[in-house]
Amino acid sequence: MKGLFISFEGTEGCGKSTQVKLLANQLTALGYRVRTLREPGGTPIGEEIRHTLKHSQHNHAMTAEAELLLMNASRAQLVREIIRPALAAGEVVVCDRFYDSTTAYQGYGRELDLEKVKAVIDFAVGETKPKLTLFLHVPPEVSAARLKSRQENLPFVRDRIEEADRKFFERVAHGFGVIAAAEPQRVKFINGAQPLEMVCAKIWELVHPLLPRLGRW
Ligand code: T5A
Repeated sequence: MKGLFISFEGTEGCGKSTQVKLLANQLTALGYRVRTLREPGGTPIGEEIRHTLKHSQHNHAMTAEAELLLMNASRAQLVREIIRPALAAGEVVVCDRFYDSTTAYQGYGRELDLEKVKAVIDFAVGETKPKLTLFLHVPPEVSAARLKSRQENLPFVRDRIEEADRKFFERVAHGFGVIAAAEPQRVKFINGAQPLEMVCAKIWELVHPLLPRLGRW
């Protein structure tokens, strides 16, 4: 693979989407070809699955097992339809969440068997794994405050996953901590509660050394 695959991870409101855009702008300005994606979603099929997972009127009864498989159905499509071709063409792929979210949310959060979760992820992604994962960590009170402020400023859209209780999100946060500690080479811990510019500078410090190998287009 000629390209570079970077994923962003963290709990709700940690600032991933904001930083994905900032990083993509920086890379594009330097002449890199950049593909920004989000999970679940990122393809027409994936976006339909995303709607079912998050916003559909009929999703109240969704089981944890169905949630795990739908997340990975979306991912299997994204990997084959977009990510592999983009990497083969030498693009920088920047994905807002990838399989660590499944480990954290469905594994730790929903308390599904971690070995089974890993087997499903492996089937969905094969060898396609991020070179660098930027884990933006924010304390729960920062996450809650950012989500509240967004809810006050945007029209309300029901989100099934955000309806989970506090304990669920504590388990998810713990899960991300375990993932980051287990793979320090790939997963880099960043304090997402810092001002935007400081988070952005730290991300650039980590991304920049991986870029020269790609060359320019
Ligand atoms: N999910 C996903 C699973 O359960 N399993 C999986 O396998 C996968 C892939 C996705 C949901 O799906 C779950 C996890 C999620 O529940 P989503 O709508 O894509 O849902 O939501 P999230 O990924 O959680 O993203 P959010 O939009 O909630 O948060 P972000 O992207 O982390 O945060 P962002 O950038 O939108 O910022 C939130 C607010 O904070 C401000 C921003 O301006 C914005 O208002 N902000 C800052 N303010 C101050 N200082 C900073 N440094 C700031 N950075 C951002």
